Amino acid sequence: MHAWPASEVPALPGKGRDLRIHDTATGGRVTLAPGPVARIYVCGITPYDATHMGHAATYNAFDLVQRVWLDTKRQVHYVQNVTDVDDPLLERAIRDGVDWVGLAERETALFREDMTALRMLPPQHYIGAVEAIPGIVPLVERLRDSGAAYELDGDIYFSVEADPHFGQVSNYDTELMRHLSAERGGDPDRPGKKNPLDPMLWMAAREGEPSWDGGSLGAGRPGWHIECVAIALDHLGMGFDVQGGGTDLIFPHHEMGASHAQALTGEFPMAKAYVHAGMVALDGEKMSKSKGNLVFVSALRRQGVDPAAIRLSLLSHHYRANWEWTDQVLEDAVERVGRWRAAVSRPDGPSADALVEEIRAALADDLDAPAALAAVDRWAERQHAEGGTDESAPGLVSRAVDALLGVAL
Ligand code: 5CA
Ligand code: ZN
Repeated sequence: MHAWPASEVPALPGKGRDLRIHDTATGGRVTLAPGPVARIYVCGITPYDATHMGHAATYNAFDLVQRVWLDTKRQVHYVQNVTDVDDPLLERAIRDGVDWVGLAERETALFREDMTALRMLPPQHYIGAVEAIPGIVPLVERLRDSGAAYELDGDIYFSVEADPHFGQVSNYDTELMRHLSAERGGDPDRPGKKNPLDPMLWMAAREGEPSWDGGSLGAGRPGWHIECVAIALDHLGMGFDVQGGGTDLIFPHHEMGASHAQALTGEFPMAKAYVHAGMVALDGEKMSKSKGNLVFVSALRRQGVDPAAIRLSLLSHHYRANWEWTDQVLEDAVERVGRWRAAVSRPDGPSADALVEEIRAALADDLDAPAALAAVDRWAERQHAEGGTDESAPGLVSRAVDALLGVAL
């Protein structure tokens, strides 16, 4: 699939800093020291509804990871998927009486527009589940042939016992795993499974549902976790730097994905850091397509809201926080972008060299975007209160805010 156009990332004077980031697997901060090419996989959308502020907040977090890396003069190899066939998508298509392929295409196109408007850097490889099927089938065959997977009435399940490191991404206890498995697409109560937590790798063709040739697996469609693993291993290989998504993907999705990959390769770990963004809520509940309590990026854009203000709304919360979307969040961001624009539109101002270092330090410290915004606020206040004589300062602030925060002033 094609991704979306990249906005240019201005180069900044001085040196970027290595990122220290919270890793879910170890429960502490790790300093990432990628080679000249940093590798990141971020789980993409299931395209059955438009991009809401929760999605946007999560993609914003991983966009910042890349901007920190780019500032250290590394290249970034970024891969993202689109879950363009899965139960929720098929269910929505049936509910609305529309073709599931058309629904997925339409919503993916809208996502691309939203990401472009928000200046999120595009992945180099943007891969749909459907187009990944030819690569998924041999992996499931290999797992089955090595005894890491088994058949149940035509469906193929992964055996969590096949990975000695199973459980080391989430560190959740069995009871919680079982609960979350039932809630998030698993089937712990299906009779005949070796372990109730075992996730499906390949679902045999069902009446009225799309299916593909699965070679020795028979006709069917892939499970959710193996989709991301096949794409990640194909384009990044094992031991990549960051596996990213929201906290609702910690279990089962990222736990199972890591176990699939580790059982396939015998290597550990799949990713050096598992990074998770907090959940955005509306009216006290997690924003979710299934609940329908949503604020869409595209709807705000249609209302004429400046994408820079939408982006600043996201940046005003720490990526690990769970937070509530309100009109006030957006109003504050609109006001802030106005203040910043006025400050950088003057011909000179207070020196901004220290500000660039403050933004760098804030982001390198577990992506502390609110601290970065506070630093820019202080510079803008000084500009409005006393001004300055540095003619390069307004331009430098614009470039730094663009390069490091993705906000075009
Ligand atoms: N296609 C799968 C991943 S392979 C999927 O989870 N799709 S999704 O459309 O449901 O979510 C896309 C991303 O947005 C995931 O990383 C998810 O964790 C994140 N996300 C979903 N809802 C929220 C929310 N309310 N707040 C923050 N992030 C969210
Ligand atoms: Zn995924």
